[in-house]
Amino acid sequence: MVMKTIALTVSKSLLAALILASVANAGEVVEVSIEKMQFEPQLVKIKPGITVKWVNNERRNNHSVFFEKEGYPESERFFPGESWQRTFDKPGVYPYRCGPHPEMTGVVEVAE
Ligand SMILES: [Cu+2]
Repeated sequence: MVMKTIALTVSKSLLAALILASVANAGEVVEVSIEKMQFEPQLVKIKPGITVKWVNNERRNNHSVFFEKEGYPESERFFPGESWQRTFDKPGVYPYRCGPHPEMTGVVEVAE
């Protein structure tokens, strides 16, 4: 019981750290790393005017960023060492996925 509580506390604070690390102010660039077939962090919270830059840190896989639900055109496939970016001006919740790997998902939350 005690162990369970501790584990829960640790994972909550880890989650908080991941989210906090991704908060930024207008004009800044927030990086999302792509590694081990995941977007890291998976959730970024930003203010309007911020640019999110996805960096492919894989050894060989190429990926894309695709805001499918929004109908925003899929990015080019980008290879290890390459990146793609988008600036978010309007508040909203922007879920996305990788084009070739639909199981890779992430969310950009834009709020004042
Ligand atoms: Cu991918």
